Amino acid sequence: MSRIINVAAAQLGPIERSHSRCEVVERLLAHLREAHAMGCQLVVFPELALTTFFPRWYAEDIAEMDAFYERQMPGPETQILFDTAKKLGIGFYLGYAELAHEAGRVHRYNTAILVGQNGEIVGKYRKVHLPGHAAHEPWRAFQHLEKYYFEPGERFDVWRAFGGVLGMALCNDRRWPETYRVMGLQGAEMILLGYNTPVHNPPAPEHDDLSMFHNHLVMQAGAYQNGTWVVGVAKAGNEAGCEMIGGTCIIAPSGEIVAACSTKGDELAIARCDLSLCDSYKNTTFNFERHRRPEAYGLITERRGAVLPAPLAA
Ligand code: CDV
Repeated sequence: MSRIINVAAAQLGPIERSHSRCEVVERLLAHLREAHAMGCQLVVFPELALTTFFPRWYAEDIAEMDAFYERQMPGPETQILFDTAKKLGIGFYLGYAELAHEAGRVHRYNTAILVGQNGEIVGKYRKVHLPGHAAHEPWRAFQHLEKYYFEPGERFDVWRAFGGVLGMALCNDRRWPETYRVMGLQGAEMILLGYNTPVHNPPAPEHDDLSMFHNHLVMQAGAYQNGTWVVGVAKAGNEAGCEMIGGTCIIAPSGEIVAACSTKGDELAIARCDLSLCDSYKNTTFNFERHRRPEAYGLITERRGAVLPAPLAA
């Protein structure tokens, strides 16, 4: 039996440092309304969708950047997103910087939430694979200080929502097969994933021409190898002088891209996603129970970095 979710991948063009939360929320509301008019039940926004990608700047005092974080969700400027979602009966995934007070101290995370069609938060995810660096590196054309501004999250969960099993990830997570497999092992049928990816990779500029190829390669492989839909959504275009890739797309469990954005601005890509299409992959080639050999995979969790075999004796 088919189980359909009409999904809108809601790409955003650049958000400048001077743009207010209210201006950005207006753009998100326009996406919600258009997606609703086109019959969607779920809208997926990018990573850090409420602000510019602030980890590209260094501040000696980390608290100087606190204006870019949300202390509550919903908060005063974002409440309208939840109210509108409820009124329209449309859910959403939203990436944002989270400032939390837990266990007597302040924590900062790169976070995403999933909000149901009733305007209630279904689940929260904190980014596990934080890329970039923790110290100021002035030689770079721009900084990528996620390891400075955020603590890593600790888990990949899935939630029963929208008639299926949905998971969340953020940007650099998409490059790691473990991300998809941990959610695949919990039955994920759709993985929602927002990203901010510069075209230029300062430590490896020789990869710049391949940035879009790699973007699609990892998400298409993750979808196919786990028999799941993947919705990858960019913040794209030239943001504060940093050129970011677009490439927003919706990927079927076959690994095929079934909808994609064609610009680097605010744009929706829409697909009618039948969750039951996951079954033929999950029940055959990727029937995990039948074919996986976890007894051979111990190193995946025992070891972080590669350790080479000892050199051959002369
Ligand atoms: N926001 C990100 O996680 N960006 C990384 C960049 C630094 C490579 C990415 O994987 O796209």
